[in-house]
Amino acid sequence: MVLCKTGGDDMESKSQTNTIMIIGIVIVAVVVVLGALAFRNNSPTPTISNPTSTTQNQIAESTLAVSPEPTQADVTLTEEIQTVNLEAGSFYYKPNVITVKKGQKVRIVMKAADQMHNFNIDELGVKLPIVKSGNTGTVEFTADKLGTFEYYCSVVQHRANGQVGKLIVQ
Ligand SMILES: [Cu+2]
Repeated sequence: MVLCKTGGDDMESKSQTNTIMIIGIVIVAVVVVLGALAFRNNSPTPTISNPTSTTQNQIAESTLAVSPEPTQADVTLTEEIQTVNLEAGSFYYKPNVITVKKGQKVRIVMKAADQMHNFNIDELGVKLPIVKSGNTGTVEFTADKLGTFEYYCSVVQHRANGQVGKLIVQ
C-alpha cells in the first residue's frame, strides 16, 4: 500500500511536470506566434497609417488653403509688385526710363556693373544704399505720386556725369 501510494505520487508528480512542460511549451509557442504576428503587423502598419496621415494632411492643407483668405491675399500682393532689373554703370542706368501706374509697388533690383553706385528718388523717399561693383541691391517702394521723377546716383560726381533716369508715374 505504502509503495503503491508513493508510486502513485510519483506518477502524479510526473504528470504534473509533464503538464507544466506542455503549458510552458504552449506559452513559448504562443509568445513566438504573437511575436511573429506583432512583427508582421508592425511593418504593414506604417504603410497603412502613412497614406491615411498624408491624406489627412492633404485634406488639412487643402482646407487651410481654401478657407483663410489672407493666404490668397498674400499671393496677389506679391504678384502686384513690379520688378525692375536695373543696371548701374559709369555713368548710366539701364533702363533710364521706368514707367509705372500710380499706386504700383515697385521693386528695383540694381546691379552695379563696374564700380559702386546707389539709387535715389528724392520725391518718393527712395534710397538704395551703395552697392559695390558686381553686387546687386534691392529697394521697394510704392509709386504713390503722379508725375515724372528723376532717379540718380549720389556717389561723388556720378549724377553730374549723367547717371540719371526718369520714373514716370501715370
Ligand atoms: Cu554711381
